[in-house]
Amino acid sequence: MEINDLRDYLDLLEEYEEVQRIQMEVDWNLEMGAITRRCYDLGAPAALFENIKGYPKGFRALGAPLGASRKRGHSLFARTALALGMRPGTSAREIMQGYLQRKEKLIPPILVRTGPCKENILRGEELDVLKFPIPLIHGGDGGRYIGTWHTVITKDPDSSWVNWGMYRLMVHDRNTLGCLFPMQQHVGQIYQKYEAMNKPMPVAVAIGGQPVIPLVSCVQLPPYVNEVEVAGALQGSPITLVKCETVDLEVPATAEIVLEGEVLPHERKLEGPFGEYMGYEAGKSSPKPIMKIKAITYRNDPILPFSNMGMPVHEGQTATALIKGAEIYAELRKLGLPVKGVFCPPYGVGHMAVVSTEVPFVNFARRVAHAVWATKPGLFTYYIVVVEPDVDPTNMDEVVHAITTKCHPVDGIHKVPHNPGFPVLLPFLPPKERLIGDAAGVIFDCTWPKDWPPESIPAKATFENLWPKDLQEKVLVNWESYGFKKEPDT
Ligand SMILES: Cc1cc2nc3c(=O)[nH]c(=O)nc-3n(C[C@H](O)[C@H](O)[C@H](O)COP(=O)(O)O)c2cc1C
Ligand SMILES: [Mn+2]
Repeated sequence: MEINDLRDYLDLLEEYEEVQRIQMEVDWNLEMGAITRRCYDLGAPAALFENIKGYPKGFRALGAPLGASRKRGHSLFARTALALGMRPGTSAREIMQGYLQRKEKLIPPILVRTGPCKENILRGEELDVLKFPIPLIHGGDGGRYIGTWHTVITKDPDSSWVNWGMYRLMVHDRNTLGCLFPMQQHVGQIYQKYEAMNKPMPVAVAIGGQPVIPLVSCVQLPPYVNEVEVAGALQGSPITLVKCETVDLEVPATAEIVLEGEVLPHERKLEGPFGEYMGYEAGKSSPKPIMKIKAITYRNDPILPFSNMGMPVHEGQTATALIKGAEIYAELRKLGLPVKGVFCPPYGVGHMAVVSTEVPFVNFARRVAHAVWATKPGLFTYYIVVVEPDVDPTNMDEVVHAITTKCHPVDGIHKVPHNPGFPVLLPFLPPKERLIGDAAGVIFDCTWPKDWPPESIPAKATFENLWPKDLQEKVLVNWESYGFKKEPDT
């Protein structure tokens, strides 16, 4: 089935029981947020709110669009798999492989004259983002967040690079939003250039559209990559774009809601706090850039998708961490490193990368870890666990076993002070360092030291290693004859 917009994706979710329609009246004020949080906690379906207090019928919101699934037969990442047109049972490893395969052939977008996102156009006095049922998500949030599963589109003033990224957007008033645009991120780097010229930065925010769009917006692709071409590659067909009304930018034709405007240079307003991806109501409110809205366009009966960051497992892990692992893997392979797999475990909130690699020479784990930190997708990883190819990095049981048996508690752990980190939000940093993202890194070397004599390295006591091949085969062949079931009960 071709997925041309968020609505097609919802049909697909419905087919696989990965969305719950909620017709009972719910409140945008914390209730939708609380329901969505329970969805992540239980692995329940995404929540489609169809009847929102104070809003006309047809104005809907979708919580946990790529939330974790615990449905029998589905993988934890079922909704990410479905967004990519894969089976809901697709494992993390298969999704990562499929993602990288499709990405090999980028597909540029096509420009069309008009599209559903132009069904309604607001300007001037009519501008009011609160026309949409924007949730106050967590208790303690500094405001209602319209941008939590969306795309911020900006253009590099020095090249043809158009960056698509997901950066939270808080409502200040009907036509003003607060933006978290760290300098470490592409949008922050582009905004710095506009500020240096003392010019406003044109910006378009697209909400809704094909599910690959938010997916490519929240994964850390290298600079000068036009994320729209990656979205096309993932979808297997070009993304259709339409021109904005008031800025020289293009947006997905099937977006549910589009906000056009500019981010003013050198102006700041208090933004935050917000329940965040690492599982905490992180940071205090702090002065941040503002976006002035010049036009709003939207589809009839618009659907506002939103993510509810907080404790795992939410979109920050099902989408970001999963694809981040694939991206790090691809970058390490480009360097010619003999890496076999990379995974960012969901409860590591993207802060941990497990890398399995062959070990050609002494201190190789350090080389691998520093290579991870040098990549764009590895920028906000702090815990690098290096294991050998016999360990499946997507299997946390095997990873913990490798740490506790092969990583020397003192000599196998290498601390790296002052690594760059995400500003404002990092819970483990003291207040001063937290504000600027002066972080640190640590390497857990779970590989056998190359200089040890081979006889000092114990054989792993597994079925495959310690019994003769012919006996292994006999046991496998006779398994059901012994009276066992083929697969253990789950
Ligand atoms: C729901 C959600 C919200 C996010 N909010 C922010 C944010 O406010 N600021 C930010 O810098 N990154 C945020 N991120 C992470 C970025 O989207 C991600 O690092 C992405 O790679 C940024 O795009 P870029 O690489 O083109 O800069 C968020 C991710 C998700 C999944
Ligand atoms: Mn980018």
